[in-house]
Amino acid sequence: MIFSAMLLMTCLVSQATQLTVNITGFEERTGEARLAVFGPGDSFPMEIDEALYKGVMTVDADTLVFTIDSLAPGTYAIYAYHDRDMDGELDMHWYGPPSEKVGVSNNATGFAGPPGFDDASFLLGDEPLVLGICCAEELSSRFENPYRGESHRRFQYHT
Ligand SMILES: [Ca+2]
Repeated sequence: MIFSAMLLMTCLVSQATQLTVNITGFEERTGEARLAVFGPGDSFPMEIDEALYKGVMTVDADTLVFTIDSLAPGTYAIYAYHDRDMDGELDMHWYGPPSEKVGVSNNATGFAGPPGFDDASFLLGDEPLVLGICCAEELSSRFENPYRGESHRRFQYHT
């Protein structure tokens, strides 16, 4: 049983497919970009702690490239934002939507709430995949926060 589990883990690691994510849409080169990759069973995009992968990069270029080598083939969705004040949180307006720019895979947009996993999901197969995500103002304004009042705790980002 233990041997089988070890064999399974070895297979999972060896089957990882490289995922490259290009993040754009930064108004200025300041702060950090934070990115989280979710699987189908995770609470996308609200519960950062459930993300399978979390990354952070300094915003020092118009395009930031995250290269992820730890994901097995499968269906995923990505949520990213421009953490301008580098406090590890997605800052919110008092009336709901984020005050920092947000981007989601497929550049999906929500309606009176964040986009769902199905709208944002993509398939990572056996071949390396390159995706682009724009942290768009339009998305931010529609990214209503369903957890108003506890947004900072929900969106707190631990690295
Ligand atoms: Ca912030």
